Amino acid sequence: MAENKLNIDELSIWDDAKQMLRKAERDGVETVWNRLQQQTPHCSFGESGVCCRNCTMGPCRISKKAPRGVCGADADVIVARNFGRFIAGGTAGHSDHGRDCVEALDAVARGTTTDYSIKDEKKLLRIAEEVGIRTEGRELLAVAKDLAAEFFENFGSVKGALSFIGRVPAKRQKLWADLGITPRGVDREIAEMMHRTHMGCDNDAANTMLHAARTCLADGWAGSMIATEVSDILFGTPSPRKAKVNLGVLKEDQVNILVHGHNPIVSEKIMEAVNDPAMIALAKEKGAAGINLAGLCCTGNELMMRQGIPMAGNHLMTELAIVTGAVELIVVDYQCIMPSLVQVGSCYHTKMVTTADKARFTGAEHVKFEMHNGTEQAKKVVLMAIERYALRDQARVEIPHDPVDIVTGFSNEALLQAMGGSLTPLIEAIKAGKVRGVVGMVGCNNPKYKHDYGNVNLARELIKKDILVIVTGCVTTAAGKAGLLVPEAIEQAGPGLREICGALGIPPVIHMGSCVDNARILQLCALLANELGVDISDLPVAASSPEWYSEKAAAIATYAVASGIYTHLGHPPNITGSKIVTNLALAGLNDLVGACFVVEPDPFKAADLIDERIKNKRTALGLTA
Ligand code: XCC
Ligand code: SF4
Repeated sequence: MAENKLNIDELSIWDDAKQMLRKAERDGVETVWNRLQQQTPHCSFGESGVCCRNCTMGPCRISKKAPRGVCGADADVIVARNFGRFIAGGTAGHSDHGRDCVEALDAVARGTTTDYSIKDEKKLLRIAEEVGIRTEGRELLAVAKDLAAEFFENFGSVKGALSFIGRVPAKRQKLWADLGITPRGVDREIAEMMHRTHMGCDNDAANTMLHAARTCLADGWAGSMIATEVSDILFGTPSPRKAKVNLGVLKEDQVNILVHGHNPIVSEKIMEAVNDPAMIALAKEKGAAGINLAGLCCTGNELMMRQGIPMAGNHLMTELAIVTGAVELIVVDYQCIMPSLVQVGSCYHTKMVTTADKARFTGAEHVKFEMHNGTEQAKKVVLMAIERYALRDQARVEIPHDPVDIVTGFSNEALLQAMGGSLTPLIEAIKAGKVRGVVGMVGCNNPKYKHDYGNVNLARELIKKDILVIVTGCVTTAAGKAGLLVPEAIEQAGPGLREICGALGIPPVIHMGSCVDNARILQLCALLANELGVDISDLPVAASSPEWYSEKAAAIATYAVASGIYTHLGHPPNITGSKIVTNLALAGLNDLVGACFVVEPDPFKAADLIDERIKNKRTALGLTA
């Protein structure tokens, strides 16, 4: 590696990360931070969104000297088209995950798999009733089959309306209809976005951005929402439980397996195989004390929420987990899995296993998971891990110590239960100003920013201001490591939040799941709005993604704003090359959908901006600021 040495202390706020970065340096392992250095400075055309590669008359890049591409598209059009395709990618990711869940539900209903089953029968019936499927006196599996069929229709546009449109407050539904952005079907909006952004179609930046909003709404209120609800039906609705977090969850004397990716359809099966007594006996035969399963990123969140499996780390910890030298095998499904994991693994004895045909990695072993063979394939994977244990070089093992305790498992169902069955205590607390507002903190890490600095500091600042924080995705691990996901963290909260969370026995920062589970936060906002008889944009709520990186995060942020939720980002998407698009995002959207984006890299300033918004919304509702 020819590049400059990294200044490790500046890269992450965590000791476990820094310890592993030093080890990576000693072991000659290249990480995401080394590669970022090689890629810096980034191309400024790409960064500001004014590079177009949509046809072979180009590629074109817009500058003062050349204000239009070969076809005549200007910076505004190009930026809007690029952003449109960006969020279409994110919507496709969440929603294809959702479709995979529906396929599992359908396979269970048709009896073509015995590897999966209905774990939450009550939820199946409740959701079926909600979307208009008759349940009385019917076989469970017949209802499941109808529900799967109903959900499949959300992907095309057979019905022209989403199953969960009824969850959206009436005022918001009207606003979307008036703007022409009511989503019709997930695949349809994505396909239309690809169509619109072909050369010679939608050449009006604002119009393209409206369709971007519609596409993302299909993600939030259909693709992601279906993924969440069906996962609960198949694997159980999460309820509060304890878990542990950071690299210290890896075990020196056990076979360590990491699950990484997003869909519980694979990771749940791996967990079952890990708990199989025959597998544990075999591991012991090979000299290990047992088999230890830990999660990374969102599939880690899914398993932690439902099963209490420990969380090894978030996005920027995925390479570093392997650098411990203690991981026998990492098994992945899709999304957010750095291709570099194959190379990092090959520096140790770590085997990488892929499971989905749509996410194969050169150099990894492919064990294809299908609906009918999950159990069998999971056992194969766990066997491979056990066999790798003998190859581990204990002299190269270094596991950071002391994992941190957390409480996880706050589905909306669980939150309601914690409040005695209704939202009233939360609403009363909001009215009384004890809980001044609610902020959903979501999303990723990005090596351009000090790892988890924004995530942790913003969460801390918000709870000090009596703002309840809900976390999902990779922010979860950050908040957990900072000790914010336990009831004792109320000591760090403002007096009102301390009183309310103390009385309910819940932490001031609540873990609500993975990135698709942001749909739970949407639903919670809708419930609050409906209860108060207002629109979502009237609520003292906000969203934030301080360290986001992915197309999916941009889709989430966009559906949040289009749903009426003011949304903070630590850095802008690649749109700054267009005044029209940037002004729309930072202000114009307020007039259209009652919410907009705000960009602020400093978490302390961001907390003040969010606080200001919450104050305004409280005052408008006639509450004390
Ligand atoms: Fe990926 Fe979902 Fe971001 Fe983490 S938070 S880096 S998208 S794993 Ni959703
Ligand atoms: Fe250039 Fe227009 Fe082709 Fe884009 S679509 S590459 S701006 S000619």
